[in-house]
Amino acid sequence: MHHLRTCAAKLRPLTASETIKNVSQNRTAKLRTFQHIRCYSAPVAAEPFLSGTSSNYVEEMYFAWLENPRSVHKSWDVFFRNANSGALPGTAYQSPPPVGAILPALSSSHFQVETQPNVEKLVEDHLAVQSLIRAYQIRGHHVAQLDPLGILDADLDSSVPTDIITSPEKLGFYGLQESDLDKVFHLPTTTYIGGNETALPLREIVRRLEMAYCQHIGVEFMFINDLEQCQWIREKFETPGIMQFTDEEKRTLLARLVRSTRFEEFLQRKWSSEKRFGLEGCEVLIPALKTIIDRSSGNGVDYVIMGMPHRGRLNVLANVIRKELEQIFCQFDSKLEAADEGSGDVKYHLGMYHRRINRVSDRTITLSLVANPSHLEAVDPVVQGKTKAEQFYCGDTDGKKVMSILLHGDAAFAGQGIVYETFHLSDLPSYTTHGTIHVVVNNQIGFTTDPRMARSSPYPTDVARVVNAPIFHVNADDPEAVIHVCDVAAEWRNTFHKDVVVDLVCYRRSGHNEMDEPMFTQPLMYKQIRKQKPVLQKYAEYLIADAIVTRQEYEEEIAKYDKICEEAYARSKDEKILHIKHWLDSPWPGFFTLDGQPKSMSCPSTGLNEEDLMHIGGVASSVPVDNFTIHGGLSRILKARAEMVKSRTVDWALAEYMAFGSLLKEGIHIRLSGQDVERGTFSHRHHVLHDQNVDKRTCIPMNHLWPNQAPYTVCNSSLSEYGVLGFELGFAMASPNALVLWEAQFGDFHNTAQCIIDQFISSGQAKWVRQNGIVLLLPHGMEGMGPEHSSARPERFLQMCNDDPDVFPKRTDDFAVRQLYNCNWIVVNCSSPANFFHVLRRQILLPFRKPLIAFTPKSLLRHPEARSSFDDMLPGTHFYRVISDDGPASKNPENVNRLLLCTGKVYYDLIRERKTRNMESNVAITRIEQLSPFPFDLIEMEVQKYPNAQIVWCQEEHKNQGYYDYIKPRIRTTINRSKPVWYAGRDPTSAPATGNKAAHLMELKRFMDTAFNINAFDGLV
Ligand SMILES: Cc1ncc(C[n+]2csc(CCOP(=O)(O)OP(=O)(O)O)c2C)c(N)n1
Ligand SMILES: [Mg+2]
Repeated sequence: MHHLRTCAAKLRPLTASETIKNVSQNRTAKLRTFQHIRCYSAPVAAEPFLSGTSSNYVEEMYFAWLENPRSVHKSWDVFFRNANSGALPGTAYQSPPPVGAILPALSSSHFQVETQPNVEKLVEDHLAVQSLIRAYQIRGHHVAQLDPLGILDADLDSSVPTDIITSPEKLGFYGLQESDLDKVFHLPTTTYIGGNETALPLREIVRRLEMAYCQHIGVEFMFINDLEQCQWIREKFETPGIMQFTDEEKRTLLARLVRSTRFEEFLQRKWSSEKRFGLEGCEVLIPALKTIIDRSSGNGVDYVIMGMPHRGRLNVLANVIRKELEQIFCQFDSKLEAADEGSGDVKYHLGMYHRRINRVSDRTITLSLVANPSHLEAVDPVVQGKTKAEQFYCGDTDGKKVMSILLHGDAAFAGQGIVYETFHLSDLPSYTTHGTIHVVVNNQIGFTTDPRMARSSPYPTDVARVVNAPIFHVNADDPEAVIHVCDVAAEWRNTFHKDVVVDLVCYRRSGHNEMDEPMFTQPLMYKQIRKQKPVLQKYAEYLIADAIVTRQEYEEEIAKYDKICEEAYARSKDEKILHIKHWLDSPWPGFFTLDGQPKSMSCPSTGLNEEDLMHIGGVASSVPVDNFTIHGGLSRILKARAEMVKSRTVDWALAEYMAFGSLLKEGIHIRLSGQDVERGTFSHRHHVLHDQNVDKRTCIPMNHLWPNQAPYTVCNSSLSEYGVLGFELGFAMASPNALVLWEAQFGDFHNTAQCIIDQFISSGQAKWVRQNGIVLLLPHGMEGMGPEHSSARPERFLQMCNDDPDVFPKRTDDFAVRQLYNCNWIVVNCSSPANFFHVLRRQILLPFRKPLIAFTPKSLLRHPEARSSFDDMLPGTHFYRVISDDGPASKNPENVNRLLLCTGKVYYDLIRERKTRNMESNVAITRIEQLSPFPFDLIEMEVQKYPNAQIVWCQEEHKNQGYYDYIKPRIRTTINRSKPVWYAGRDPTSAPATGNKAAHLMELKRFMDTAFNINAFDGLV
């Protein structure tokens, strides 16, 4: 623990005017007032030749000389040296030597140009004072009094920087001494502590620096590389008297603290044994957020999207978003019945959306709190993505109307890597939200863990330094300091459109939750906390003492809010049903019926007319702008595309083009994001063309398709799966009328985004009734590339599907669509470009939204057989959930003794092998294109069609991976367990694939042998 080391007490406050009587120049002028120098040097101003008009010039000259005596004319050099060495008025000036005089004459003794010790000292002392000022700007925050408890160091370091003046002796570090304290020094342009004064006594300089940097606010900003931004911050914290509030503002602050504090107390009184992750110890969060919102609203923001963890969430819902209190209170009633489908979520995870008038700015503002899982910080990129989308859809290209606020806990902010990944999106053109305000509830503990055991960085906020975000640490028991900091943060965002962090250094009055005993692990801290007067009480006493409110007014304010709570509590008793849909964070107006149902339970044909196919194909194989030189290799690719179009066929890339291009025509915005998606990892896509002669000149033909088309966004992302997938999920949340796709570089890399997949994509709708149509493109396939880059882990996605393996769904006319409606996500592995085209279009043409997990090919991208005809994409065509065999086997089905079921690219290995083995009439091969929801109805028909066939599931993946565990019970259910379902494929193993090419080929051969050996399963049961 460190006690305040300030020497302010010893350094009696002294204003400059006490020592400098004639200081009146306005500091805004860059020029310094030369007269000040008189006070501690020769009386140069008394020189007879100096007039009022020449003094500015002289002043300039003097400062230039101070920095470098050689930079001024020799005559001025001599003059200043003489003046500073105490020459009498009128004697400092020496006329310059005649032009052409030989230089050595200049150094003759009568010019007194030899080194003058006192001049050097003056220069040194000025430099020392500059360094001292800079030291406070850089390191002042290390000694700021940030911990309300007064027992911890917010930076985990009790030492005091050597260059911060905590006692007069420390002046020695700068070569200064106590006697220099009353000397007046000119202030550099890099400080604002002078206010209107341009020079101050050292004593006052130190005092003002302490006021600015070492009180209840610790400003960390000197790592910012931009001088203008640094100056801006200095001005906001150094200017004397900058932190002033009107009585009205103080009363508003008190009223907000009353609400924040009494809300928690009310919950505690009514539900003392319920977890609520209360805000006690950081009640100031509510006025802090409201200040940010008020100020931003005043600056033109009309939509704020927030993400936050558990701590204080109910309070934020009640007092910031203004969710009706009865809706919150009724959540504590265990008998409340759920009215929506899905499993729901606990009250401190639910989202919210609310539009109202901001009373301070008198403007309408929409506030949305994004629902989140327990996984701390996982919501960060989701909030950013949603914010980006909202900005995009309202044409807010600079983030002036829509902004995000992210709240964090101290342990999570420091510990979770997603924080860093999200920060790295903040300045990327296709991902920036033009500045996020981060607020850290830094209660100096994470569950039971002391910060010293939880982070290696001095502050929990250090991660923000990577993006040059200023960080304002503030003692949360000083509400006015908090409000000032929040005001500055909002202004910063409005001015620079960059991220900023407010670190509310506070404490946690209870345990991790209200049921937890904190004394087990933090006994001394909690002894102090028990003694700690609540901030409301402290602030109220301060305002009462200052006669800004009366005790009676204060008590009335409390009684007024308590009454509001009591009345809402009474009303909450009438709530019998919980509608999770009342807690939606992103309504989609007009997309559903008024009861939130899809407008139909059917999907139109996903086909497209021939002209459109031709037109899109034409653009896809051309360069739609003039004088644009593309790479020769690309010319060949485009030529090949043109040939394909001519022959009415598509490969994978062209099928994707057709799907995107057609949806753009229909006004559907498309956003494809991921690592290297613009070209495509496998160099097949080429959605962005690069001029080979002009740097950074690009062309996106997809945006040249139609007049009035929707925009196409294709963006290479940062190398982050967790961050970028979260972002795209958030983007897809904002509107149902967009196709948002995230492509993994290789499918297996999705597992670094597992949290987004598990917590949001697979289960989001069940928890928060929010549908989402995001598409995951996961390159997948065993191609001898080793254990990495091979498997997108289909088994993981299939294991999380919610369709029951043991129940054949009810047969209805709308079976296929209803199945989609009931599922948590759709999993496909298409084997043909046309089917991929259809499934992408179906995403949008369905009357509801579900995430789509698509395993996509690598080698098939160029496989000559993996082509589709336009005929398979014309009006009336649609996505095939199952593709039946249409070869010789299907003509005489009773002769078929083996039905191979498979999915994806292995189909092409199987048909080749069947042909080689000449088994085309007795082995049928059926492709399951939609794995989930499982096409029970179609598989039933397939199996019935081949009554004499053994059923064999074929996959190239290892047996404990891939699809087998998912497929087998479902086929068994389909056929009423009348036959075995055999397996042909690789043996179980731990790694997804071998790293040895020969072993890979050997495994493939064995797999094929099993698949086509009609006796392979003889004798097995
Ligand atoms: C990713 C993740 N890991 C672990 C947890 C369990 N957990 C819940 S709260 C908490 C402590 C969080 O501390 P901090 O971020 O400082 O927030 P505080 O509770 O102090 O407000 C932990 C470890 C979690 N929710 N999420
Ligand atoms: Mg904490």
